[in-house]
Amino acid sequence: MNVQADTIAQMTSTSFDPNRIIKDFPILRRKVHGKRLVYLDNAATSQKPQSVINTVSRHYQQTNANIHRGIHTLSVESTNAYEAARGNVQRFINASRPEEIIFVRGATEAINLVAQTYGRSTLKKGDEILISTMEHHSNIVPWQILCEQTGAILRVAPINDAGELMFSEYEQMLSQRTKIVAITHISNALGTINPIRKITEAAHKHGAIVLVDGAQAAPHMPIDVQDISCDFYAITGHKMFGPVGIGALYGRHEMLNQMPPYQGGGEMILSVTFEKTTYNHVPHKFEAGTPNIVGAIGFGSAIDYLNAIGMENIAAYEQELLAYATAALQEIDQVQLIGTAQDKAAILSFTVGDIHPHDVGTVLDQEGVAVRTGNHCAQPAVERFGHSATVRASLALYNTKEDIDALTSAIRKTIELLG
Ligand code: 7TS
Repeated sequence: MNVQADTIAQMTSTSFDPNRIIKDFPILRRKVHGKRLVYLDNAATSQKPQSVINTVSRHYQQTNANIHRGIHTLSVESTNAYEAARGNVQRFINASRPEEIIFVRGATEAINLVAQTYGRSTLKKGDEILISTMEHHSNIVPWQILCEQTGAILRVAPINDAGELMFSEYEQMLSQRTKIVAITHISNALGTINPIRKITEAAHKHGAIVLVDGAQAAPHMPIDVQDISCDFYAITGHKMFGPVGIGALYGRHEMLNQMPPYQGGGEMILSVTFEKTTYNHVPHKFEAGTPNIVGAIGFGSAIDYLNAIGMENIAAYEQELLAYATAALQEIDQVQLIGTAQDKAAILSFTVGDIHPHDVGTVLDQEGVAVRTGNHCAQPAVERFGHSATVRASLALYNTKEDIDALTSAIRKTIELLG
């Protein structure tokens, strides 16, 4: 019955065996258009291992109750499981204490929370927020809204033809006016891994605080927020093999303590009268209302799953797959890779001759190969390369070289049909 023990028992050791991993994901056994499903849309969302599915379903079957408010057994058990999940997230990203983890809906809500609490309470007209060309819309639009509300100015650090941040240009844009630097750890459209520690250090020298959008990094590499030294770090559970609708915001404790609340409601208060309400301590101050209890517990289980494999092992395996996939795609003349950073995660954005990416995606789907096509919610990044859309294959720990072979043969078929 012990889910954690189940998960860990499923994994033999830290040695990486993709064929064993595949067996943990029931959805990978299904067929699409009569073909084996080759799921290469992991940057959009990841699939869920049986252990996470079991955790969620067992919680509803055996433990379900609201948290932090009941003295009855189910409520106490639910509360303990929810808070244990917070501890899992804390250790996974090496935050120094569990109170630094706020459960939110996902990376989008994490970034909006920082913009609307820290940002709205501290920024003034003429202050600057610095982002980069490669940001997901979730790390652009909340800052634009904040600029409208405060009169702050949004500035954008450029990227080069490989899709890398132009570091000296970034540094030159920093000044005493820069109050917030908000930057992605890994680009979802280009795969670029940013030198986030260096970026943070430079921002701090100018007195700016740093939010790192870790949505694409946390499922694929070890994360250490204390080593990065950032002020905020946003992650999203559904890309980390956990349930949809749950994510976490890491915030340095003293920052969170100073920030005003995000939403008002139950749980985020210590006392309410019509004259004066006092707010709860962090993290509860930021978790108004009944949270996604089972989502958080499932998220904790996904972290157990990742820990049992080891993030170093996952990162090393995915680099091997990336090298294989890059070479295989480069063998096809019509394929043009968009995003060729030196330091790159296993995300391959590309075009195929003049064939519209949506048409490529449609033929690939007929072959059982799931990719995303479009601007990947990073329109400025894709347009920087003169395109309005690309095809994107984004890999994860359960993908194999056979999956890459299925992708390349489906691309060749597309060229035969439409090229
Ligand atoms: N930041 C980055 C870098 C992302 O890639 C995404 C989602 C988000 C933030 C938002 O995460 P959410 O869980 O709050 O939605 N990226 C993608 C993608 O690449 N395809 O679909 C969603």
